[in-house]
Amino acid sequence: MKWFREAKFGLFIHWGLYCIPAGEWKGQPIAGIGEWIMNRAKIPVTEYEQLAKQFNPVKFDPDAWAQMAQDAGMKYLVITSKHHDGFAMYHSTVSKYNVFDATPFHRDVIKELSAACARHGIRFGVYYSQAQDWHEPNGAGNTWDFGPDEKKDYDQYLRSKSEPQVRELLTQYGPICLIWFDTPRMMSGEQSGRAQRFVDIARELQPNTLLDGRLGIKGDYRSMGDNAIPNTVVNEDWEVPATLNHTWGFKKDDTDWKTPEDLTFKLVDIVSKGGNYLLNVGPTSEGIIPQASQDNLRAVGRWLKVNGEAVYGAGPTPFGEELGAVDNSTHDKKGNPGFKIAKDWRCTTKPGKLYIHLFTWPGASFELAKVKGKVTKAYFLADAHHSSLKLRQKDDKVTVSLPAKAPGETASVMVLETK
Ligand code: H79
Repeated sequence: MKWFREAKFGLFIHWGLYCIPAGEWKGQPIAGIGEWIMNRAKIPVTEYEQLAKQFNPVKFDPDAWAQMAQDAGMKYLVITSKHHDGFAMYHSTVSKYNVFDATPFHRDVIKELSAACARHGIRFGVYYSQAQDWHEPNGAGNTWDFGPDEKKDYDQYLRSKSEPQVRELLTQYGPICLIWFDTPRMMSGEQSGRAQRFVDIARELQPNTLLDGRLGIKGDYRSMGDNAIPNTVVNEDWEVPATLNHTWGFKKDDTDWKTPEDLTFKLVDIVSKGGNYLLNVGPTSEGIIPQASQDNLRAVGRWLKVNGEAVYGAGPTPFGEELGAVDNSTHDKKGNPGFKIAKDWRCTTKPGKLYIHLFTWPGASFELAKVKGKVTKAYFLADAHHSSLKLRQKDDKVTVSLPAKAPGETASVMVLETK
């Protein structure tokens, strides 16, 4: 877990045949997330698998992708080796329905990208849809071709495709930092023996590979829901997978991009609550990561170049009131009271240091209550000289005098050294 706790920020990549229709089937826009198009449009296997013959992303440049992750300040990368559509993005001997055997591209994406990541010092992990496989008669999820899941020989699918493909991924691509399982249908609770088989395979082949929280039984860390950032500190290892727009797999009409400022806030917000941020891109059928995704991620990377000390390996806030408050006048979908998130500042920590990330410039001074110990020095990370700011402390209350203008463009980080 050591590297995971240090890393904090990773790149998720959803790439598969769904990037070709890109959200449109037979001239009709299909609502929802792009990689679900086969399910949402109830496309028969015999039609969907024809997409493989068109898959030829000649602009795919694995080193450029790894370089972009590095520019963004990301420390690990997780790519879909097989999503729910069942199509493997690597040269599998278990099923010919894969990018090497079934496409004119005839290249092993997982092999090339894992090698590029190794060259760039980025840890490499794979997403693998262990339960849903819409291509297989006995896989979960495809009811439009194969009928209800309850009538399937699910273990036949697990034993003949899912488990052996996970074995391939763990033996042919060097160190796999983690496996990102998803949607554990029919493999949790009383059926968790099935999930346990994947644990056994992983521990046998690569005992250092982390397992996410969506296998069906407890993994090595907790996975939050898609785009679901918790409201408060969560005192265990956790990660939130998230999108830059709305879809995961490329969709041509989804251009509703989160801004660099919002992404930076979310990263800091997550770290201040103890988690990791796994942020997704959906490359096109040419093999290009959309320019807006690249631009916005690189902007976060520029902020991290200055302020990364307050993110990598940093722990959660010792305060909590800055995160917001329960709001009984609103309710969520489940009827629970809402939460009004506050966004003025966040705090991350390292031994002897409090990092105060100022998203709203507080004016002439910043006041902090409930500080443990004595603050001995205050300065901004954006100030290369680390010039001391004027500082007063009365009991647990600290007041720092601030310059008229923030030293950074987004979220200036103030360090409070404490004893
Ligand atoms: O890989 C990404 C998603 O495809 C996957 N998890 C992230 C990381 C995921 N699998 N299932 N879900 C997310 C939940 C799916 C919900 C929905 Fe739908 C899919 C809502 C709209 C499309 C299924 C089909 C439920 C309603 C219609």
